[in-house]
Amino acid sequence: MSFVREPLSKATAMQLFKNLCLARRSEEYIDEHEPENLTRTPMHTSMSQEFACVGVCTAPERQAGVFTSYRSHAAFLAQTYDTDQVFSGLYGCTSSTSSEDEKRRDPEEFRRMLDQEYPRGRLDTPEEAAAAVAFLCSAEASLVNRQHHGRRRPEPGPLRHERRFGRHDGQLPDGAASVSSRQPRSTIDSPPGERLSVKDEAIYRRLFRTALLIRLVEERIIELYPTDKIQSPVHLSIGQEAVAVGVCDGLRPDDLVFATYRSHGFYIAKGGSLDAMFAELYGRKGGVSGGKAGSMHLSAPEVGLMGSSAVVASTIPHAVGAALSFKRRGASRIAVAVFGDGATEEGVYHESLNFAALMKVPVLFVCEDNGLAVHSHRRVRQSYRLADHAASFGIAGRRLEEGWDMLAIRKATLEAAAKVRAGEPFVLEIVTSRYKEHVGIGEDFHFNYRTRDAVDAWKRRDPLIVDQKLVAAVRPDIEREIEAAVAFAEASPTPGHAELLTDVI
Ligand SMILES: Cc1ncc(C[n+]2csc(CCOP(=O)(O)OP(=O)(O)O)c2C)c(N)n1
Ligand SMILES: [Mg+2]
Repeated sequence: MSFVREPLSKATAMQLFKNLCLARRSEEYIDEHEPENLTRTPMHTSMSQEFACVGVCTAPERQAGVFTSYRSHAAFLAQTYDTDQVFSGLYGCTSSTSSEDEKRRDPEEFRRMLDQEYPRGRLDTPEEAAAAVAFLCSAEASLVNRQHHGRRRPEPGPLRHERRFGRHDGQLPDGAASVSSRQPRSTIDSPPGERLSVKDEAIYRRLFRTALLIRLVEERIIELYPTDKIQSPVHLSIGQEAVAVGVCDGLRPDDLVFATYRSHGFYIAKGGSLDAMFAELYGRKGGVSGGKAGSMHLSAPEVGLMGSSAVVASTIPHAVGAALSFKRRGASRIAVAVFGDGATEEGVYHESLNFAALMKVPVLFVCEDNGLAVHSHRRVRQSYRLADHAASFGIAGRRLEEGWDMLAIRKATLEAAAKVRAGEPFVLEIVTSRYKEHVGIGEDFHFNYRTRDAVDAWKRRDPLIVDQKLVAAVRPDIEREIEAAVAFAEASPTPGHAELLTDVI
């Protein structure tokens, strides 16, 4: 990596020295006086790392606003050159102090000391600048060699001051643009068109039945919704069933799944009770959470569906935490974080990847990539590709385009889960299609954020639409199951006043 550097003007170089001296000497002063207990705030010094912010703040566009972290002395001084403000703030006093004790905290004392060593206006010649550099070098040496009040000093930066500033030749140091040496372990591309054998008819029928159950459950919800018996908003996953079914079938029964508000499919595919699900949607006592959680917060811990949440991305770190627990206990179980493509824009997704990669916890990240977040398409939201992004954390990833293909998803999950069980987190992105609107039972093509053609193209590959012979064979049995669950919900009592405050936080 290389970049072209403008030669530094003499004036800019001088200003850099000045600001650097100011920042370094200020903090040394604070440090030397620490035993006097003058400072009233926690102190985050930046000794030996002043260069970056001093360099930025001394840039010609100095009038630009600067937002800094709590480690802000150097940036503040470089921007303002106002030691009074810094010391008044740190010492909790104003410059018009009166008592003897407060006089000792007077920033003037520092200014006098600084002016003595580096009188302002005397850094304007190369000789004075060289003297400043010498001072900085010795200051750094003192940081390395000297034990200040018995405390550990910050490590010096890899480059010494003279290599950065000392030659007066306007050259910046080499190596400033070094890049992380961390390389991804591997990134696997989707196998082109690979399928499990269609001879494995039994597996296909099992997956198909569960997928059709999910589809028909949600179609029943659409019928019931106008009656207002369902007390909760519903995020339907019609079109996405293959993801839930393929993933859950590729897991072991005691693996845990953490899901989202669009999780009827995962709840059912993991084996949650249909009766308790409908009762939950109805807000009845027989529901999975006594009718208080609704569609967006389904859970069935008895079968490993640990929870789902309306707060986008919030269950991802829960999965990572569960995986850490498995690792610590030496269990061979894995945790699965299921989330949408929009959830990857949340900071917690990135934190979770980082933690999982560092700790090597057995977590499988499954992205249900319908390309949509409410009414916006991914192309206007994301500048990254998920598997590549995961690779930057050292996590292997795979993007599976055939999100209608339950067998392909199952196989991909089995392969990914094997790696995860061996202690490598994995990101599995499965492309899919949401047929209905974001929330509710209708369609939303009138918002023009996606096209009906794209959804129709997906439907032409959807086995639950294409394979009508198999639909006809299993549908009656599934419908009986659903009607029994609806009847259970209707018969279940509503929670009374006595339960108003139970099972809630
Ligand atoms: C933390 C948070 N931010 C914003 C929202 C509002 N919100 C609800 S769903 C959603 C889109 C999420 O898209 P995605 O993760 O792709 O899931 P999908 O709905 O496509 O399944 C947003 C932004 C929220 N519920 N929580
Ligand atoms: Mg989405």
